[in-house]
Amino acid sequence: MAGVAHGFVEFALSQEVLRFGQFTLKSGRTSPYFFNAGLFTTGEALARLGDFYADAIVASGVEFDCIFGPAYKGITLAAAIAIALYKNHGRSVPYAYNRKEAKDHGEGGLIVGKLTGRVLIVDDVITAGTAIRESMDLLAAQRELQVVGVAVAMDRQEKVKEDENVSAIQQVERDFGIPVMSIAKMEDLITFIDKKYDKDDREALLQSIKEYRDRF
Ligand code: OMP
Repeated sequence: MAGVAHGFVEFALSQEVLRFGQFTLKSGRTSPYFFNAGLFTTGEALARLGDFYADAIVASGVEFDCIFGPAYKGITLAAAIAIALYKNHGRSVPYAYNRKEAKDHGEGGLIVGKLTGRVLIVDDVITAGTAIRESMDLLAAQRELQVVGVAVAMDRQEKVKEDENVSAIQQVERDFGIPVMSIAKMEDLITFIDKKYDKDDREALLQSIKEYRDRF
């Protein structure tokens, strides 16, 4: 699926969602690239993003009854994906998201929308897996739900700790016994740069990303 992954990398770069430079991550690591899903800021970009996710989810073959997007970025993702699943794949599935603060009036509760049966979590990026584990805990507290998978845009293919030999995503898959699907991985970013960039722009960039990959 390198074609789709490269198409997605190209799209993310065109939206400046994916950038190169020096970025401090939630984990404290200094990364030579950053994927900021909050920068898909137009209707067109959000629609295309939803299409990419929906195609990856359907291609995975995972069966689910609803999708859950953790606040905040997962909220728009879940909505965009639910629309794309309906428009492109003829599947009308309920979606839900959480509030970060509990509400004591009106509809109340921490969950907004409909959660039912087999839940697919949709999120932006997995680095060390902290955010996704929080979502798993949140959903585990809800009765009669079963998380059956996770879909993210970008798998950074990093380890939780430097001395481990499995990635954070592989650990999530192993700990919870569920698949984690992604539209693009860090390896796709490397092959994209290798293929599409001029030699002069390419070498230093590739070197910084590969050094980062080898460490984390
Ligand atoms: P983990 O919780 O370590 O898996 O990191 C995932 C979260 O980090 C995402 O939900 C984002 O809040 C943030 N993040 C990005 O959005 N893009 C990146 O490229 C890297 C990170 C990050 O801080 O690791």
